[in-house]
Amino acid sequence: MEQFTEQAYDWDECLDKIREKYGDNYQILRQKAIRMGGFLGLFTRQGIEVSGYIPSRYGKSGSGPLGYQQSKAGGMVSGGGEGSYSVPRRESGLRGDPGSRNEPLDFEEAKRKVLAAAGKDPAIQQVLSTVREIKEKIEQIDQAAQPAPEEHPNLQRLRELFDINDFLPSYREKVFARIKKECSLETLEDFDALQDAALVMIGEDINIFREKSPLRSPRVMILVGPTGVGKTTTIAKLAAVYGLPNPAKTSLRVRMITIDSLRIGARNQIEAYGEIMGIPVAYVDSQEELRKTMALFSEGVDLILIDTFGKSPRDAVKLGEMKRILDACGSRAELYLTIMASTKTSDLQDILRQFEPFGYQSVIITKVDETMRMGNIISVLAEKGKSVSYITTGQTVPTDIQRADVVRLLCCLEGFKVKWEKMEERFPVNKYDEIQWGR
Ligand SMILES: Nc1nc2c(ncn2[C@@H]2O[C@H](COP(=O)(O)OP(=O)(O)OP(=O)(O)O)[C@@H](O)[C@H]2O)c(=O)[nH]1
Ligand SMILES: [Mg+2]
Repeated sequence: MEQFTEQAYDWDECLDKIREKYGDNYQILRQKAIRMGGFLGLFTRQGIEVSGYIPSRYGKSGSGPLGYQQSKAGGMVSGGGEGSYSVPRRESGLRGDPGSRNEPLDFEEAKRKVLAAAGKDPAIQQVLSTVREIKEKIEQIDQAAQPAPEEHPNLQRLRELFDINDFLPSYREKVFARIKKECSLETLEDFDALQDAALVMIGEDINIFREKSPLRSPRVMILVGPTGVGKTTTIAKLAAVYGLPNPAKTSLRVRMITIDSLRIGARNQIEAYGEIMGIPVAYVDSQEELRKTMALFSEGVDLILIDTFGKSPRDAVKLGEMKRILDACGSRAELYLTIMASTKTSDLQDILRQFEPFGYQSVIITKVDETMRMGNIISVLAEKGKSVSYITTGQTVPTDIQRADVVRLLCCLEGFKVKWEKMEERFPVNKYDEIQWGR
């Protein structure tokens, strides 16, 4: 006894197929409604699946007394049906195309028809173009996530180092494309040389902030950024670095202003720093007050450091309010966005976007002592073309702050062996820029 299962868009078509294959002596056991055809899971249509058997005494073309003749109207089914399919008449077949009932069920054919129809329908074209975009994105993600199988083992090792350091995949692939284009086979074979080449490429992407010279007095530096990143501590460090007597440099006349006067704790914090250093502190909480204080400090002062209240980048209203207050400083004021070294990528992108309206000149990276994974910050800043001005490396005022320099940032990368001398030769530090604190 031979069993069969056939599928078609409608009952008649299914029976035709069965007859064509097995002759007229078939027994139908069950039928069910199914979804058929389609392309990438879209445009499927309802169809029917019919199962049955051919009694063993009948061949394909045989015909006998027990042959079960199906009605053209399609109501006769032997055995219990699984689905609740109501058998359609040929004239009202599911395909809606009576002329096509004898065509074999062919996926390519169905796909061709759907696509031909899609060509005429703008809505379907739109869906298809979205499907295409999704498919391309999935392919791109797959490519970024998986190293090419033929990749050199040293490149795979280097890729792991990039990943340990949280470099963005898009940034990593940019550097890898450069390596593949610019490095010789000799460099590829020598992991140390390959690592040096990668570090130079990363270093070239780190943009170090340079002040516009000559600076006009008073210079105004404003620190903005999310809560708790270390703005006030950094303001105190900067005040000490530039304002306290220093044998290596002429010290500047520094003033501190805080737009954080509503929080008692914040006020006490900066007041304490001011007292210890003998540097005057002013508190303001409106644009008018800030304007007056700035006017007061405009004579006989070299550097005004402005501390702001930390706000979540999601608090757009408060950020807008702060921007309005800061407008009192005028366009000459330098705005620094303070971010924590360990900020995760998605937060970092949010912060940069939310603080963009402030038009910050540069970024200060704080708490560099707390993480060895700064690849994401380096990648994001490189992609956005933002510079770094200072890094802070601990809680101690005033010693734990340095001018940002490329080699120092490269040394923060985990697992990379940085050859100081070689890298310093490639990325020399401007001695004038160095903070001479403590010498
Ligand atoms: N490990 C480490 N801790 C730091 C550093 N800078 C600041 N901190 C600490 O971070 C905490 C918050 O510092 P604040 O200066 O008060 O931060 P803030 O951005 O002014 O905070 P809000 O005014 O509340 O937004 C304090 O405990 C600081 O001692 C740093 O470079 N490394
Ligand atoms: Mg603060």
